[in-house]
Amino acid sequence: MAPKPTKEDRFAFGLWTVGWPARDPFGDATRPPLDPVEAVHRLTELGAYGLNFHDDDLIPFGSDEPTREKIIARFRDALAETGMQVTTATTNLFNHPVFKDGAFTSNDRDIRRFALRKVMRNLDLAASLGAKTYVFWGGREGSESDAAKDVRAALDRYREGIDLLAQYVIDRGYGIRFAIEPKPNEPRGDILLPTLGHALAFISGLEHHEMVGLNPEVGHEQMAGLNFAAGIAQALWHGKLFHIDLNGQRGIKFDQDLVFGHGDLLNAFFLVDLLEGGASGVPAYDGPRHFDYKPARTEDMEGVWASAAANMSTYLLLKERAAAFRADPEVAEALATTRVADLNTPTLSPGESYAELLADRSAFEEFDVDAAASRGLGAVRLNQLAVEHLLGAR
Ligand code: GLT
Ligand code: MN
Ligand code: MN
Repeated sequence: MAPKPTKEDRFAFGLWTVGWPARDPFGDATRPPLDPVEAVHRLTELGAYGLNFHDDDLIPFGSDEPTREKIIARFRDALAETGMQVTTATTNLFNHPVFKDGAFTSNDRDIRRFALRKVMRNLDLAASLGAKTYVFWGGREGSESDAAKDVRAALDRYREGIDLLAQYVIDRGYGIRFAIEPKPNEPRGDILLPTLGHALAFISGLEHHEMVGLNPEVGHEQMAGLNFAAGIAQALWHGKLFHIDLNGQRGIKFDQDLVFGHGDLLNAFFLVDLLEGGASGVPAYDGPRHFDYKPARTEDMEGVWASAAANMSTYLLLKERAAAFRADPEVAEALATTRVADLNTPTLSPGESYAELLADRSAFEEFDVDAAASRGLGAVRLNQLAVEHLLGAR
């Protein structure tokens, strides 16, 4: 039986996920538009606690002020009625043709200024709804032609934009942190800040770098052939995992946005193990477990809600399986054989410097290189134990 999610599990969804009418580059929508208020109610019933939205998911682009106010009031009522939290918000800087060459990094200065104003306007709304994280996915910040974009100038403008918006949030006292979401390509041929590593390097050069972190998405790193769980471990190491987009992806191809676990399931297992704290049992990340997936185009509305539920139950099943893996004495023994915990011991002893290391004949002159080289790691056995737990064989 799949476990039932509760608000304590902190599952969240983007409004645009269940609300995707399934229009793709080759075909029309297969589903009717979804009223955001209905999404709030249905997601609450399914056990989610949090929501994320783009300005335009809620308020159609170009709405006049009275219409905007009416939509927001109705949305607030639904939140109050259900207790659903707006954990996160973001700006649509990719759909309208005006953003075809980017927003913060468009070659057109007027468009860059318009983009900043669009973000500031939605930051005001996000803060008033209680959002604590604001996501920046720069899907149109990029190019198809190396001649058409000066990447160094684009990064200057990207930094200028984020610096300005961070200052705005600080001055207004919104208490919001920024989370940059990397992606290698699609819709642009090449997108700026293509992986979480690129984004981390970019963040370190920002004026308010302490309030800017990452929103990595499973599929986006996997589109670049990267190990997502390992990337998340590095993001945690830097203290920069501010948010996460969970979904599934099968290899290096277009962005599939499958249900969480419907891609690389073993990596998803190790990801949940990592997020939930592994052996320590103390979660390494305490933010929303946020799903950014697209219900497949083949599904009707019933299938949409089934797929939303599938994300959450898959996460909970993986959490259960990871806990069983950690509690298994055979796993503990295999981990000891592999000497995983030994990596926590500093390579030099307390107070030791390179002078003592140079004087230590056992470290070099008398070191038995052949004996050390011949020792097996036992990593495959560990992996197989994980697979057996994942398959419910243990
Ligand atoms: C868009 C994208 C997602 C981002 C969203 C935030 S929008 O759907 O594919 O990965 O997280 O802007
Ligand atoms: Mn995606
Ligand atoms: Mn995403």
